[in-house]
Amino acid sequence: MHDFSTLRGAVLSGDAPAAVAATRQALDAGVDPLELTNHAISPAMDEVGRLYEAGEYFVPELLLAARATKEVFKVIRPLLARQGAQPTGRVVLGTVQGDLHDIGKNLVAAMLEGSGFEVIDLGVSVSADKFVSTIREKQPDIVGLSALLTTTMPAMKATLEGLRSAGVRDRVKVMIGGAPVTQTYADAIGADAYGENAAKAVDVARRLVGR
Ligand code: B1M
Repeated sequence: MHDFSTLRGAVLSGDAPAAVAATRQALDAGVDPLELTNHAISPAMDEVGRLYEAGEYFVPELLLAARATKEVFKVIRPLLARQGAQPTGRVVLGTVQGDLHDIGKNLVAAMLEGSGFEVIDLGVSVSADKFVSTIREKQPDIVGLSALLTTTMPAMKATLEGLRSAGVRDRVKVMIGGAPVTQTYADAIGADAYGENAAKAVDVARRLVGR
């Protein structure tokens, strides 16, 4: 098997140019992009998550590792698509209406992608209607809602109500997260799950799709 230690090390240290260079080298050597994802990127992001949970990595390290992963995925995504590789699951993600914070959401998106999920990122200040139309069009397994303001947390509840009244709530699992959000709030509004941070969000998403 190809030696992925350089690529794993580059992701772990958040060195995007080195990660892309190691990716291109592996692909040039004939490595399958799916093998590269499974044996280098996913384990490296698992390790990043573990280090974050252990308090050895902080948000800057997470962001750098996530950015390195994102750059690697720009290279391999078209190749994976051409192979018809099945993603772990499909997630539609967005920051709820009225809220413009996206750093945490972007981190969650990158960590999910690094773990093999297909992520459709709707950006910031996303209306319930936009979530509904995207669910109908893209048929995701999971809808992820992010909020950073106490004043926009009610938009999470409103989004869930929008999904219910449009008749699409039962088609998806809903995960919520963001600094002011709690498991208690998730339970109160009827979300399926709460992700405390980007690493936990990946674990939760895997559980939601039964992987
Ligand atoms: Co804003 N802001 N901000 N801000 N801002 C906060 C959130 C605030 C706590 C600062 C403060 O007062 N101490 C405060 C909220 C207070 C409250 O509601 N209780 C606040 C405020 C008040 C505001 C404005 C109202 C300020 C104003 O204009 N008067 C305004 C609102 C604009 C709007 O949204 N409508 C505003 C604006 C901004 C900027 C645009 C300047 C900028 C955002 C830039 C951007 O995101 N592109 C900004 C920033 C950067 C912050 C702080 C400093 C940092 C947030 C951040 O990115 N953290 C923040 C203070 C702070 O947190 N120290 C603050 C890093 C990020 C990695 O963490 O987002 O928590 P976080 O994401 C984590 C987890 O929460 C979780 O995983 C991530 C990674 O571990 N997570 C999920 C997040 N989403 C998830 C989804 C999941 C699962 C997990 O599943 C789907």
